[in-house]
Amino acid sequence: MKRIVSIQDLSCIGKCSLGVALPVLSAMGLECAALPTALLSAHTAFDGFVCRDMQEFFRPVAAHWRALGVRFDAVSTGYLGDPALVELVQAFISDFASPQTPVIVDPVMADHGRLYAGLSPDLPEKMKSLCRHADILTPNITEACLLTGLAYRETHDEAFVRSALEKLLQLGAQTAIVTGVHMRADRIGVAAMDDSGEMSLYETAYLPGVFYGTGDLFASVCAGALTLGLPAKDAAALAADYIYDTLRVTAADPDRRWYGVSFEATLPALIARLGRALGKEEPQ
Ligand code: PXL
Repeated sequence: MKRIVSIQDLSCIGKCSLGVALPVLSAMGLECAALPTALLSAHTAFDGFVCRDMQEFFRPVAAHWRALGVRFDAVSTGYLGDPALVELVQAFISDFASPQTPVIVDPVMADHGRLYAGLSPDLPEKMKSLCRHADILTPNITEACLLTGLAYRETHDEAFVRSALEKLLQLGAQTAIVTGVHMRADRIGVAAMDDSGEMSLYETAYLPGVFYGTGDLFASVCAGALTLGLPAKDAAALAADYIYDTLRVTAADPDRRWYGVSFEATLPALIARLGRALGKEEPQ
């Protein structure tokens, strides 16, 4: 069984970050090690959340894992919370990832044109240096703008998306996948580019609303699929379909939570789709 490490916060309530990476990656058939960057009572959209930075914990954990000889088949990073963590994560990648190990960087910082509550305005600049280590970089549109200097827009055209992808690759990422691309009123999509310079776009129907945690879900599915050997474009399409299924079920859920989506309900469909993408027989 392949082993991936997920480096991001644990929001104790909120269905985001490690709270979705662990169940999703486990369901995909991967062993998922967790390295929490921060511990929050609830994610930062909740009023009055309390947060404990876990930086002091980071080095001793890495040292213990090194002493144990633990190896990872992939490294995935998300919400870091503090610019100082970027350097720790870079050192971790240098220690634990060989040139063949996929490194998936989700530069979690912002959405809908704004940084998440409590984050330092220095974080985007610092995050750029982490992008250099990324085999796959998965910003949403807001994060892509913060990383590239493009002005934030709610709707997009091909030239804008192409320019964002090219600038993200200039930061040193091997493949960039931008989520939340909104080129047509009734569609939402993900756009990807690698060093071939070719842009691909995968769209699903647009469901209006604010849905927390979907970027983390997208990145988790992408990371899992890449670790299992799917090409980046197929991993992005698998993740986009899962998000669409999940939003449809969430929107129809009378018991839905405002702070997160009903991702648990759609895991079986994700696993069936993953099996097909990997060319595996479905269980009878
Ligand atoms: O879903 C992104 C995310 C991750 N971690 C924390 C957050 C958010 C978004 O609000 O607050 C702590």
